[in-house]
Amino acid sequence: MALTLVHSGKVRELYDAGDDRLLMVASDRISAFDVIMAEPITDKGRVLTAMTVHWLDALSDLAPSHLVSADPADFPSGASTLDDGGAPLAGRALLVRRAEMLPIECIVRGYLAGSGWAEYKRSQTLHGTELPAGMRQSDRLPEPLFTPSTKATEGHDENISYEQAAELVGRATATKARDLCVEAYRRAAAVAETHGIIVADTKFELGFIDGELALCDEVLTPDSSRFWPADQWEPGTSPPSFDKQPLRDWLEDTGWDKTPPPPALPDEIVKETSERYIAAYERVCGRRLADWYGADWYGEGGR
Ligand code: Q0Z
Repeated sequence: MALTLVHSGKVRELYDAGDDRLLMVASDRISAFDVIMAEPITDKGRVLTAMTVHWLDALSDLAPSHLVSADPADFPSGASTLDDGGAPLAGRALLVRRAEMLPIECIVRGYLAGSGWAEYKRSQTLHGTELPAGMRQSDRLPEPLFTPSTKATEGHDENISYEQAAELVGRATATKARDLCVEAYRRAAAVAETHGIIVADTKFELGFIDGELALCDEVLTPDSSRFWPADQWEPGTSPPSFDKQPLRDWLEDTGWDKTPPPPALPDEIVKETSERYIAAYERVCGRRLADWYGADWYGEGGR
């Protein structure tokens, strides 16, 4: 029996796996300037999935998670029909417990970027918290900050203060979520930094499973975080994205107007981007992608 599609994101899908479980599938699709490219990025779905499992495991003393299994042998039988244009599900899918998701995005920022930098320039605050004067774009914050946002059903999420988050989910839950997410960010950022990667910020999704606050969704991946090459970090400028910059630069050079359809990507750009994702995994998690599910099909064995 085919699995029922519950939710389709830009680059991933969520299926009902029965038994109060979901199958979370990461595709090899990539978006740039909010547009999906036509060419798949080899191994991208496996990298995001392997990274999520690495961090759920490394943080398991901090919080329970929704993870049931990454082993395709444990997937419901209908899952095998989801192989995508020859790319098998192995390594790109996770069987997870269905959680009661918090209605907030749990973002932690260690550096001043994106909407955080925009707010600081306006009011010298970050989600309502006052910051020191004179900070520059991409500067490191004195401490990592929990900067939640609401999940907009359409359009962009709205940044909220910790107090507003407490009103939405209750104070005890907001406090637990904040402490858990800040500690998870601290650990991951410390490890990544020793390998030359800055985790500027990251977004966690939490939910209740059996009455306990659990880490859900993807965790500390390039799609849920800003990864910067540490050697190219320069306060006052916007550092390149560790994973997407060659793609963005190439797209800019073509003069494309950023409306669909995007230009066809050259093989070198696809290959370089794929290698960036794999490098991010291997450097941040200290593991080889060749040891992850699905390596036989993609054939990393030969690399
Ligand atoms: C995750 C998403 C998509 C993947 C809902 N354990 C859970 N329980 C309940 N809901 C979720 C999860 Cl992970 C849930 N998302 C985001 C969308 C593919 C994840 F298309 N939405």
